[in-house]
Amino acid sequence: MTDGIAEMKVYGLDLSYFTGKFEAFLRYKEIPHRRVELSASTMRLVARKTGLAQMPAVEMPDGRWMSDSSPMIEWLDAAWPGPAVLPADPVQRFFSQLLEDYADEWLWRPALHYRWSYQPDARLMSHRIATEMLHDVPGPLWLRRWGIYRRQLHRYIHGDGVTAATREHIESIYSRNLRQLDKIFATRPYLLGERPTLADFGFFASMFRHFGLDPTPARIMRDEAPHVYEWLARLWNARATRVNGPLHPAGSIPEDWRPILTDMGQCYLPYLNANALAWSKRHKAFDVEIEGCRYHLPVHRYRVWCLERLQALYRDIPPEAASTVTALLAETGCLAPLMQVEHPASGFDPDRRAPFFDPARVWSPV
Ligand SMILES: N[C@@H](CCC(=O)N[C@@H](CS)C(=O)NCC(=O)O)C(=O)O
Repeated sequence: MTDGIAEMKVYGLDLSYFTGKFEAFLRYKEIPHRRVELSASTMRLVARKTGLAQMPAVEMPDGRWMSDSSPMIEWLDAAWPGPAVLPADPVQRFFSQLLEDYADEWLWRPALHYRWSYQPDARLMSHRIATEMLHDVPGPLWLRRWGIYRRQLHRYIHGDGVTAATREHIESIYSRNLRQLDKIFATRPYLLGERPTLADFGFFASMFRHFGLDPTPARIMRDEAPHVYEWLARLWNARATRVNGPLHPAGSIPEDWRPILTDMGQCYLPYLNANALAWSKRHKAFDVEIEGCRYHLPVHRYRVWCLERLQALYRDIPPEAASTVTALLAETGCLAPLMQVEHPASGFDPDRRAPFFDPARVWSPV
């Protein structure tokens, strides 16, 4: 099994949220790989081979391609020897997957907001993307910079609910996560104990390649959450052969995970529900109120799948762990919003091939 994995090519960028998450996992597991810097033309190759124009993507030595960091990590974690990042204990496994999904998806908007709404950050990153990724696109540098800046503003700021009315709430998502994580990393090196697990890699995505890198949020992190700043370097440098200590006692999760779960029940899960309901009505956009803040947001089909997957993970919990998980979900206000939408049907990965998608059938027809 490991022979087929060795020396895979990882297509991504040094400034990409999900590439950073995936690289940290590969480094920790000590899985040999070669990073290929994406260009405009290799992005087209990735889209042809996986059906998804996104990074990271993996080309295996046997010619197969993979995409989507969560299923890639799950597959590689099981296939590669050494300590698994997915906890073996079913209670911890479920909550780790929940936190990974929350961190992946709910911190995306604040991360993109800080990168593209603040001028010093936008100037730096538009320069980097124009020179690093778009080096094979014809035209002067200023035009490539302007083009990428306009695109990101259109997609991720004006097109993703970032307005004068929502800005403060979006920034509060970053600051409260920083506060919660800083408290945790003041007491132990990783979220679940003495070695990294899936939830660490989930939070690493936004924290490493956006919040810890872009000038405006990085300054906030250094000033307000130095333990988080320290954890970034610790995780980046962690290797399974050296960092392999014990986890929190099986059958339970750390008490200090609860505030994160409570936030999830108040913000992220209601958002996922509103998104899934809008999708079921074939709407392109929807309005939702989160903690008194009114958002107008585009429907995100992949996040319908996130809800579908989280519900399936909950249903698959083995009986001996189910009552503990259910009680914890209920106490943190997550149970009702997790199960509120019956049958979210995203149509993503209809043949259940993730992370080895058939490019022609990543999505079932609407
Ligand atoms: N669910 C995917 C998301 C991947 C993703 O959205 N990657 C971003 C960069 S971090 C991307 O490729 N965006 C393409 C774009 O902005 O057009 C994963 O976990 O890998």
